[in-house]
Amino acid sequence: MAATLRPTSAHWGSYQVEVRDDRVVGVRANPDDPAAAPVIGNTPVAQHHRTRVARPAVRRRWLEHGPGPDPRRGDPEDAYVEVEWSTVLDLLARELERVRTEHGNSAIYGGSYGWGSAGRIHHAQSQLHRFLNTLGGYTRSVNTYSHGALEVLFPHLIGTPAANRLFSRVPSWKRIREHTELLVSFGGLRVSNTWTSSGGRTAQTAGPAMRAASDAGTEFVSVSPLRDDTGEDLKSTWVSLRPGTDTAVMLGLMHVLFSEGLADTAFLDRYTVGADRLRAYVLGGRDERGNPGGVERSPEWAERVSGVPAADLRALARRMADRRTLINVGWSVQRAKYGEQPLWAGFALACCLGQVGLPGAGFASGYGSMGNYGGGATPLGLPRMPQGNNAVRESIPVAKVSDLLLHPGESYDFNGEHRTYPDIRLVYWAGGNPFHHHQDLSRLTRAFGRPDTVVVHETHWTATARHADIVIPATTVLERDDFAASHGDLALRAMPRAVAPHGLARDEYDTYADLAERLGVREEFTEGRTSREWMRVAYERWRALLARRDLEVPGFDDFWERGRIDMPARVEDETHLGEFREDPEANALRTPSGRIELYSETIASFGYEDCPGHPVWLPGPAVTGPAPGSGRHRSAGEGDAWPLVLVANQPNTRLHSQQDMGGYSVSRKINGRDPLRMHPRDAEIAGVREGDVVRVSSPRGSCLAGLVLSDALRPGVVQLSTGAWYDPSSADVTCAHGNPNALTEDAGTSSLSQGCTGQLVRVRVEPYAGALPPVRAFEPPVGVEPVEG
Ligand SMILES: Nc1nc2c(c(=O)[nH]1)N[C@H]1C(S)=C(S)[C@@H](COP(=O)(O)OP(=O)(O)OC[C@H]3O[C@@H](n4cnc5c(=O)[nH]c(N)nc54)[C@H](O)[C@@H]3O)O[C@H]1N2
Ligand SMILES: Nc1nc2c(c(=O)[nH]1)N[C@H]1C(S)=C(S)[C@@H](COP(=O)(O)OP(=O)(O)OC[C@H]3O[C@@H](n4cnc5c(=O)[nH]c(N)nc54)[C@H](O)[C@@H]3O)O[C@H]1N2
Ligand SMILES: [Mo]
Repeated sequence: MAATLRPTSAHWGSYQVEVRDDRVVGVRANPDDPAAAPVIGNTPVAQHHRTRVARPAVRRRWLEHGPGPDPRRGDPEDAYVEVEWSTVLDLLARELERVRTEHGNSAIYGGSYGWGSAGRIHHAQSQLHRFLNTLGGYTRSVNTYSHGALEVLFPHLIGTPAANRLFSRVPSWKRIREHTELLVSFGGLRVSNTWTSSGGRTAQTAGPAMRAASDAGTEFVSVSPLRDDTGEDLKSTWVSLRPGTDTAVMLGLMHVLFSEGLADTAFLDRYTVGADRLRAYVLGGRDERGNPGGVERSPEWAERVSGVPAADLRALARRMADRRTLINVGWSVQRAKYGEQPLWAGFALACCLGQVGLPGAGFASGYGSMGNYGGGATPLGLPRMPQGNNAVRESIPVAKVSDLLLHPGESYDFNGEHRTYPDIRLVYWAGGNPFHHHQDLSRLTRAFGRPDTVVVHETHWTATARHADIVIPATTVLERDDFAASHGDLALRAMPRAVAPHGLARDEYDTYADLAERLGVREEFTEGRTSREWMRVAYERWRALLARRDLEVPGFDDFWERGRIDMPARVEDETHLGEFREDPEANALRTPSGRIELYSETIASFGYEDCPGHPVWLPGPAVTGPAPGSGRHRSAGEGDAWPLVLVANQPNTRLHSQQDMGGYSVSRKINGRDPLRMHPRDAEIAGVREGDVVRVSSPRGSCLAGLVLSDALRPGVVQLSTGAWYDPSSADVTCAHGNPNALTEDAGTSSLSQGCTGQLVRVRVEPYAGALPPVRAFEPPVGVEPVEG
């Protein structure tokens, strides 16, 4: 029988699945998406894999002993008992009720960070939040792993809404092609990262748009420890630097501008405050506290710190001052200790050039990080599932999850506040994989041992599901009706169900509706509607909003039948801070000064040593080695216990940990482990060879990885992308499969933002002696009967 083609959408794009006998047997790119991502090739195996959660399951020890802290949560030998839907719903409803009445709703941690799947209605996190809100709320998380420092810092520098517009109203690739002569990107421009847009994208436009800009004459400078962070087909120059030293490079560039009279003082005077203090710091008149007698941040100084030749920095600064220049700071650069500094310094550098607010110039953060960044904006929004209101005020910055669970009642600093962690009794996670995404996974396992109960909704038996007491099987996007689009997308697309649910998997909406029934709030949760009816309502509400702006889209049935409608009201001609530049009095920024704050009195008043009042050079552990107290650290004469800096960037074989068992992802593994890239020179020193399984260790833990040699890396730097399913089944290493978060340190960027710092960690790479432990990440846990296909 011939396969039928069904349309689908994922965060990694829109494509078609080939279905035969109710099975996904292949994928096909859409004809109008010539640059479709190869990661779509993961879907057929992942959809029917034996790690799919096929039935509700309860951890045996929880079932036998009842709720309570249990250090054995996550033990690879722990057994699960598969149960009926009615049994699990009764158990879960009773436990939610117990926690709520005994400890209050703030004892439920429902932050549930994670990407889940595309689809505007069945978005896992929105569904969970709506459900918990109808129950009286939950402790939530704020901000992201992606750009936690950016989200807290920029409201201080340019106020809101200008800070929000940094994500949407930046020069489009089209504007860059037309106006930008030089694009300097700290953190490169990885085309493989642009395969991803939150909510999916009709076609992959970023890669082709970069190439078009390059062909039209835009020059690219890629500042990065990896040469191949920028596509070979771009006219680009690689500036190789030591990881974690971008701020030093930026200060060195500013030094050239200030000392050679190239800084635009008219711009600085009119539009910014604090340029004088920054200038004194850069030229060495003042230290980071504003006291006389600092270090001169000259290009020679920057060379000593970053490894970038001073002459190159001088030449680059002059070129930037001489032409229409756009500065991009990739999100990776701020996902490290003191991640606020390269953002602030990069923005200050753009201000010194005086081009902020001009078409195709100024500052941005996100090109090469996400596919829809620079791909247009949809200011009128998209159809959405309403989440209701959270009656609980408690929240944490998202990457503080281990601290939250380990240290109830303890205090911490965040953005000028002194906060206290609430006492969490129940953790509820749907649509995320903290045992992929969080740092120092051994510590996270200890943290997950603390609450009374952990609930996870999952499509697959991830490491997070294996730390849960109650595991609820969720349908995948291929098993339910939905529609998809991301911010700035080209079209809204129907994604009709392609195959029947795997095993007993159900749509989460229906699970919550049944739980709500048991808790007496079914009507509040559903408002009398099925999920299919919510699709129509969300769409029609959006349609009505558009109609008020005289924009017409077809009715829901018509849309569903067509399968796709062009996105109304897309804009691609934005200039960030353009209005402010035109009239800084009438369009004053919502900052204390009304201007750009190169020095922030507010931030200075917090008194944080790790984030003072203007951008400064602070060397993080990637530069200095791990701090004392975090295992062995460097001391004179001892040699370096952790001589290499590991870059834990985004994988180019999948999205995070999703579909890691898929065909494309597995095809890149070496002896079943994720690939670690290393410069041949470093491999020789370490005594390891291409194709070896090697042991990577840090003060926090160890993992195995398969060795790939490449001269695209700066010597001294190794790269192991995130997303290999965490596999703690070997007694010999923390992770047998190659998850870099077995190695990373669980520390915030600074007291200001407390953002994720997972990008960089100092490590050692050695040959692995002894018998190789098997990879067991893709086996379902003890007691679970896999259902194939
Ligand atoms: N060391 C290091 N760590 C990092 C980073 C780094 O640079 N370095 N980057 C960080 C960043 S930026 C991010 S965004 C995070 C990403 O971390 P996550 O977003 O947590 O990673 P995903 O693998 O996308 O997890 C999504 C989970 O949702 C499940 N899922 C999919 N669809 C559904 C559904 O419909 N319902 C339910 N219930 N589940 C579903 C998938 O099976 C998967 O397990 O990782 C962070 N971690
Ligand atoms: N295929 C694919 N695409 C994705 C994702 C995925 O999992 N898979 N995840 C998506 C998500 S959620 C996010 S938030 C974005 C993240 O987007 P980014 O944060 O931009 O992506 P990364 O791949 O983590 O890092 C990009 C590059 O930064 C460089 N880099 C690392 N440290 C430094 C440094 O100190 N200085 C400089 N100059 N460069 C450095 C590294 O060489 C790395 O390859 O990607 C998105 N895109
Ligand atoms: Mo992210």
